[in-house]
Amino acid sequence: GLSLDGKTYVVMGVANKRSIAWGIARSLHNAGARLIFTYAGERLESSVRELANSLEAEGTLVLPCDVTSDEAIATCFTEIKEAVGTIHGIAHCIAFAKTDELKGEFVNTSRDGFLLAQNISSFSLTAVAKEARGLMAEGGSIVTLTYLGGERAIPNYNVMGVAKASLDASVRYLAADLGKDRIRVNSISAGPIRTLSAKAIGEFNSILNEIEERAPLRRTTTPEEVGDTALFLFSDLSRGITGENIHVDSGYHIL
Ligand code: 0WD
Repeated sequence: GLSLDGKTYVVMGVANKRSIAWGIARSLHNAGARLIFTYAGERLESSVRELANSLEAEGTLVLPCDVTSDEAIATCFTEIKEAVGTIHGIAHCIAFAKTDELKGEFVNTSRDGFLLAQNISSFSLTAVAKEARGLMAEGGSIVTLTYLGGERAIPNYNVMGVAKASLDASVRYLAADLGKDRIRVNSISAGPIRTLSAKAIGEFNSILNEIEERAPLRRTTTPEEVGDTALFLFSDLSRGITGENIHVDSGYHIL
């Protein structure tokens, strides 16, 4: 069923209360899961701790994990292993690109901007899966967040779209490797949601308007909707699904 009582999930990428990761955390918490939050830098520690505390749940952990560092990831998962032993899944909700490369023409992307976006937004999933594999002794579920801009050329999404295409391929290769360990790997392609990261994307408001006018459900996506689909992907109800991408976008992707 949908109860995650007795299960532990690592939620990576809460920046503030608007973060999609926070929507996922609330869905998991409401289903009875124990949560471990990771944050990128000291700048975010206090806001993540404050949000984690607001759940008033026992055993919640908050740990640093800058995914650009193999050492930081290894340390983070060693600490998680020492604290809880076994985990049952990971929500990877992390992405980054230079703001000036999220507008204008993709063809102007710089080499270091390209590699930075790939490093944080795509390779990090593989680096995390490698360290987390040994902690998912009872099997597990890894969920990452992607966007339609990885499947189609969407104005302004540019370098991040190419990073999402690489992330989507990583989901398939990781699913192929980790299935024998009973670890499933899937993505949710979320419709545009107004978050801190989304602010960086050029003309984001016009993208939201387009969804409200044209998407089959005629409304924008909420973090709660993404959270509940993540809950499904973490639960036993989705046990036959791996290497899959589920669009939670009011149906916009069919147009
Ligand atoms: O419209 C949207 N908001 C959509 C977002 C539509 C479809 C997909 N997504 C994806 C994003 O691409 C991302 O993968 O959802 C994921 C979560 O993004 P979000 O909830 O929109 O954005 P935000 O609340 O800003 O969280 C992203 C976080 C970072 O926040 P900051 O503001 O510090 O960039 O990613 C984390 C960080 O917490 N992050 C890192 N974590 C570890 N190590 C790193 C890093 N080096 N860099 C960024």
